[in-house]
Amino acid sequence: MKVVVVVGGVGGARFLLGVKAALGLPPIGPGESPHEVTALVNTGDDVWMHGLRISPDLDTCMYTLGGGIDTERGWGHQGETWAVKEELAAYGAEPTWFGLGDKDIATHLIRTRMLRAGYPLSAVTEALCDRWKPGVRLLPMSDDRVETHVVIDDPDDVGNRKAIHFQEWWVRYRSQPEAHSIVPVGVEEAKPAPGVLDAIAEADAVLFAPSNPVVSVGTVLSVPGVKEALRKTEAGVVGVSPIISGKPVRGMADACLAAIGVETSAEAVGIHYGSRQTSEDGLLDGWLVAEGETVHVPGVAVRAIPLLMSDVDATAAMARAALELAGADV
Ligand code: GDP
Ligand code: FO1
Ligand code: CA
Repeated sequence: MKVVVVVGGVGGARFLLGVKAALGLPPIGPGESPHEVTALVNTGDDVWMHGLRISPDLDTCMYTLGGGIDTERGWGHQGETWAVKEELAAYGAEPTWFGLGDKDIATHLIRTRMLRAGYPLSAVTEALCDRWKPGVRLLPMSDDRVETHVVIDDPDDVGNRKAIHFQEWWVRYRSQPEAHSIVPVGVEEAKPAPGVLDAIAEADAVLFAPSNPVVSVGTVLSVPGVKEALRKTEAGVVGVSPIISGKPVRGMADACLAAIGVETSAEAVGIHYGSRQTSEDGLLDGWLVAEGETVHVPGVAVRAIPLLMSDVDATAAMARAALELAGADV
């Protein structure tokens, strides 16, 4: 069976562990299986820092599935050291609010060197995955540069607005300044990375991980051609809600949803993705929400089950339910 999963960082990576387990694959590392998982990964969080190209969601997926993630933090290496960060700070080198770990920097050095040599991000990712062996195909949504920016009130110029990089809004300001809009800069000209549209067309099931609906799943969906491919595929398309009891389980998805005028509820996010059957631009056949919630999304089969990814078994049960709802039981 071919399963495609649209993912961001931490929520996406943890969900992929469950998808692998549901398909009989070892959650961490490679394994023999008749099944194939392709992750379409958000790259709108990507950023240049200190001359290095950082791809947080790709790296979070790669390290998590390859067994190298810091599980507490959810991003970066386990057993990380911070000598370079301290040295940069001693020079007063900005930005000081974004921490690159010593081990993590090796990944960014290789990525940057390969990009500078002309390799596309998809080829760079494949090369990095030769080491980490995540056991799924990690495809960046696009090889083209797309960087999410957030429009806020300019604190230094009252009455005016300015756009800052998503990382600055998320990490430096913890999403505190109200986001007037969230824009994936460059996406109109971006092409899906090689393999993205084919993976959707050939899938037996397409799942939206419980990733941020705006800056993770939403950014992948904004790449020209992706929505059309999702509407056309013969596979069932099923989403998993990242919102439980009207709150994100982790992170500041509520601040992102507010920026696009969507309420922070499983129902509102399901309606935002929309029905593939009954609406012109909807994408879902099924929507998984948390046990105990009564949710109605017109034209979409809604199922309520436990949705906390507390361990791999619990996450595998979510993935099995999603596959079943997509008509592709294992
Ligand atoms: P990021 O790129 O690191 O921010 O991660 P993602 O976009 O992939 O996922 C972030 C989303 O995962 C957040 O909005 C959380 O609400 C959601 N999330 C995290 N843990 C869980 C969980 O256990 N269950 C569910 N349903 N959602 C979760
Ligand atoms: N998140 C933080 O909160 N602080 C950091 O200093 C930080 C550094 C960092 C470096 C590499 C990387 O891959 C991720 C990093 N993250 C950091 C996480 C990440 O920026 C965000 O949580 C996301 O992009 C949102 O998905
Ligand atoms: Ca992200």
